[in-house]
Amino acid sequence: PQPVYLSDYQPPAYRVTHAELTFDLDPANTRVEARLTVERHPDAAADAPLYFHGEQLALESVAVDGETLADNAYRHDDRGLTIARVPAAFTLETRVRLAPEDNTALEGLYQSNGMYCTQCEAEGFRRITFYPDRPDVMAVFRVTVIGDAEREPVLLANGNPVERGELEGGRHFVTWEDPHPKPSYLFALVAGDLECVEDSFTTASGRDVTLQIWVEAENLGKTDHALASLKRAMRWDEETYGREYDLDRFMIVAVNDFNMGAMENKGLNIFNSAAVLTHPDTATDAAFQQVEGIVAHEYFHNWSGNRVTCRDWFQLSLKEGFTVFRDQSFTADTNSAALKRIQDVAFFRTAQFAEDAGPTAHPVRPDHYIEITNFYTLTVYEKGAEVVRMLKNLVGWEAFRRGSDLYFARFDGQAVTIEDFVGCMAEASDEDLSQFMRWYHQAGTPEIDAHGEYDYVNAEYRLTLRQRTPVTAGQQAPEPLHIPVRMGLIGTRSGHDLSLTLGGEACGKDTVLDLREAEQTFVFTDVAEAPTPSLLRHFSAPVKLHFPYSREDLAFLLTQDSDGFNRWEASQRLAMLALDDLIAAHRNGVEKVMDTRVIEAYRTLLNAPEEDRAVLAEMLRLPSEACIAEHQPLVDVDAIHAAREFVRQSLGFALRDEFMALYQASQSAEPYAPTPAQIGRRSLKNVALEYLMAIEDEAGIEHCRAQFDAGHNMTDVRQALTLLVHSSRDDLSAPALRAFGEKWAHDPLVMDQWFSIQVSRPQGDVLDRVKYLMEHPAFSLTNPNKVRALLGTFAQNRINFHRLDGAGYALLADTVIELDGLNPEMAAGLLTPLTRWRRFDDTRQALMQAELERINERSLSANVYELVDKALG
Ligand code: B3K
Ligand code: ZN
Repeated sequence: PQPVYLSDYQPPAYRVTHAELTFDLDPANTRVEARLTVERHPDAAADAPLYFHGEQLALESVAVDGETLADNAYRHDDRGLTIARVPAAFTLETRVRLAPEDNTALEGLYQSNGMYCTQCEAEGFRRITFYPDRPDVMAVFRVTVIGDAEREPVLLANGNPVERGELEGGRHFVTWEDPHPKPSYLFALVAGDLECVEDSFTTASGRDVTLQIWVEAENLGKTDHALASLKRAMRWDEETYGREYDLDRFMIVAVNDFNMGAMENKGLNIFNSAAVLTHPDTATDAAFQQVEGIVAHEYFHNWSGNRVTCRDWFQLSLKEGFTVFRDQSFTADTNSAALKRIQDVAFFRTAQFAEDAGPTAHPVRPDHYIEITNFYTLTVYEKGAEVVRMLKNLVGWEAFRRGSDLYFARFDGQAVTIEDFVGCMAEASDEDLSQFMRWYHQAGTPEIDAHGEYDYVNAEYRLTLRQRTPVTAGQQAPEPLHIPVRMGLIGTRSGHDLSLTLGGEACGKDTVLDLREAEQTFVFTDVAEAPTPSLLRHFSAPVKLHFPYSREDLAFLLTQDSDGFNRWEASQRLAMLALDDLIAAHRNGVEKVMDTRVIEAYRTLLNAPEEDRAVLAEMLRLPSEACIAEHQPLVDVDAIHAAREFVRQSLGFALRDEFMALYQASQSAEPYAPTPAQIGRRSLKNVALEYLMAIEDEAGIEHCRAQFDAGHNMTDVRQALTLLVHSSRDDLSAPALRAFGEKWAHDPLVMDQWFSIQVSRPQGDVLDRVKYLMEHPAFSLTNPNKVRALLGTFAQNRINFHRLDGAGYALLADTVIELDGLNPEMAAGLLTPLTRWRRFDDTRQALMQAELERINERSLSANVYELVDKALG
């Protein structure tokens, strides 16, 4: 497979302005007729051949302006259709056949549980009909769907229904029109036996919009939260960005087989059922929060993505980075802002940092790819969102909002680039953002080495920041970035934020330093007492910041920092210092001793608790093994696990009574609601229970059992089940697992949780269990949620996946090979942990590399080929 380069971009020689499609649905033999109004680009040569994409299509006929072409008048290969000579403007008609029932890749038109649905982003539309399947071709669509009146009573497509009727042989049809020109990747069609929950929303300008969530009948009781989230998101986008919805109806459909979370098709969002269905009995708080975030994200795309879209797929972060930033802001505004930031940053620093440090590292805007599906990454999405967040902080919200208004007004209905977006921000703010643009071009996580000196005599504090960006594959020498470092100075004696004076100017008690050079020193004057700096508040830039904090400094910041995010940060740094020592002790075979300063810091926290209980819970939570690994030069899987367990147990023993008191004080009989207050309380209670179970405290075990048996809500049940199953005691684990499995055998989303709880346990029998569960009737290799729940979770189970006999790697590789023939996108996703092989010890490196080579010997999809090639390269 050949790479595509950003620098090769050419506008299309022919574009489509109107698309009229007819689908006559059949599982094995769907007929698709397309009637396309085509125009030659004014700059294209009169003899430019026409080339439209098309893959896996059985072509039956081609006609130009009503004249059927002879076989030798066009060329059809496995990538597309070429017609040597066409008029400057004409109508192209094609007829093709497809077999949705055989489509296990879940791209294009496929079947899930018997219903028809589509996934076209990025390049799935070419598996539906011949078309210039690129985002810079925007057309008005009119779509007729014909189906069986009994099997497919519901026939949906984008826009508004304009006609419907009965046909012979028990068939019926509905015709839909979408007045907004759109790229093909936003096309959608759904047909099946679905029911809907309906509501309405009145927009700011007073238009009524019909809202519908379509599900299979048994899921009708699980849509309330998604619907309420949708309405909140619609209101928020009006109030915050001045963006109003632009069609008479907005539909969401839940499907079981879906490669990712959801898809923002115009007016007809298609969702993974896991990203839309919730019920207190079946979904955890985390799932409720995720549903709210994803519903909002897809809705926000209606403007950031659909009305203004991407010129080409290199610009993917234009819509994704901006939309993730928008959904994060929405969640922060509607829930606990500090909690949201903590959760996002904890995830980002674990997962995106790992990507940025590995063989698949790429800039927020990549400059080449082999398979675009591989670039729906944490870098494009989450780092892209961090870059937009920095932009907002740099120019300030008012200018950012003016820039956003300008962007939507100037580029409405167009397909544009990241430069267009940043250009609007520069124009609206009058800032020079040219250095800032490097964030889009340079891969790798920048590191800042910071050190400070207090000068008593002159009452000065000198803070020196030195930045470096590591060289990643295929990158030139990185240049210094423009890095906003938000910070404050806290008086070490007084415990108060000090007023800051920089270059003679007063700048409040919290300021942003603009680091632009490789090294810069900031001199604060009139610093009355020795300060402890609070740096990178709110994670003001996606960097690693090193500062030689002592444990005393961190224990101080843990309670004294006025910035809630950095109080949490202090807890993580403190835990990390203790963990580092214990990891070293484990490696050197030295007895492990728990640092009492850390215990005392936790005791202080537990006795003078944070007001935001959810934030306190996050402060009490230790960094995950994956997060710890990101801090190690070479990952020692066993030492990390042992050290973390040791800290958990030491804290459990030392603070047993405090945790017990906290657990008991956090009990409540309130009916379940996914409110921030309740979520915080449950989170704190369940952290306390985790520490009690870490030491297998008898009273703790009784609480855990009781919490499981009470079955009050899935958040509490799942945590109790996890702790029972992850305990060393089979008499706790086996009965709970059995009871849960029997109770929920009918509910696929709950069974996903049942799978992942079992294969994330630390015991050594996990590999066999994965193999056994792969044969379980509820498991299926063609369902992405199941694959993620079982194999994806297993690959995150660090001590078991990284077994020294290599059996974990071999199982993953076998599964990748099998899955590649069914669903390349999923296969590539599953492969990712193996690509990080260089981070481990020699033995594991050799084992992982051997599995990558074994995969590489196969004939592979472009998806898997590209990843393996980079990993081995
Ligand atoms: N835009 C889709 C992702 C499509 C992924 C295609 N492999 C969902 C989202 O980001 O909103
Ligand atoms: Zn998105």
